Amino acid sequence: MHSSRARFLVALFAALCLLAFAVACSRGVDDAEDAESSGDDSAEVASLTPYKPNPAAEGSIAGTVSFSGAVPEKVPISMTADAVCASANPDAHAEDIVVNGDKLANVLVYIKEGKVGDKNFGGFSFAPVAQAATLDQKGCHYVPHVIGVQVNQPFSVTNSDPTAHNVNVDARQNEKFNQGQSPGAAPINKTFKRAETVIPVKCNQHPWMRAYVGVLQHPFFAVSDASGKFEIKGVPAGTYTLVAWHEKYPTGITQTVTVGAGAPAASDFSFTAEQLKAENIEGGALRALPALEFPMLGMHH
Ligand SMILES: [Cu+2]
Repeated sequence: MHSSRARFLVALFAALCLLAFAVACSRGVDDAEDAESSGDDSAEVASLTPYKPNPAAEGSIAGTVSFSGAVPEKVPISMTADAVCASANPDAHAEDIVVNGDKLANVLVYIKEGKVGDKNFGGFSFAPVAQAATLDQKGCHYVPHVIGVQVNQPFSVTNSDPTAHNVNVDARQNEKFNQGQSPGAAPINKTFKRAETVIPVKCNQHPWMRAYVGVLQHPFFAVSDASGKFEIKGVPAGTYTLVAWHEKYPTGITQTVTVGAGAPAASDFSFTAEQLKAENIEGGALRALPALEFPMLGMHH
């Protein structure tokens, strides 16, 4: 009995030694790989130039987002599931396409890439804006419906309603979160660590509630207002690819703009009814096929 236990212990000890050896070996390999890849990373980080704001060498980008074609009828929503919401919105409609005259609201316009002098825009790092970007829940809607936020900028979700909401932030590149927020509850404060255009936000209590959060590496973005206007300030003089994103057309429209020092550059966008109608997108089907998202939608032109 004793000797068989002893043999077992010896065997166990030998096995553990082998295991330890194997772990040490593979760790050695991992270390080598880590060293290599972190070497690459630090080279990349080291090559980023912190951007120093210089108003004398900056301009702005301003424009209007238009809509052409037949304006889709607004889809009515029933909020009877929540008496607070229903009484706040006796005549509620979907907010996915907001057109006033021929102007389109809720379009996120942002710099995708470009050149500042002879340097790549992507070679700069931009300090995060200190002021929080706030997404409020008011009258059982998200306000604003589309919001831009910079990587590492404080992001705050507030509840102004006398009813409970549930903030479901369905991120892919960032940490998801899904959190209830009762009336009068403290703001939910977060930051996003990575650029991600665009993160859908839902409320589990009220299925009609939708917001979209665009997370950018830099502060050069704006959302078109009720009259389709947007303005991006403090842009380093340079030539850029701008993207105009709409929730019904997440491929976006791409345009080049050149910004001169001290001057406003104009960049107008126009979406067609056809583009926004595209069978798209209720948050699910196309997002499940990310590899197909851009080419497929690109063909709808
Ligand atoms: Cu809600």
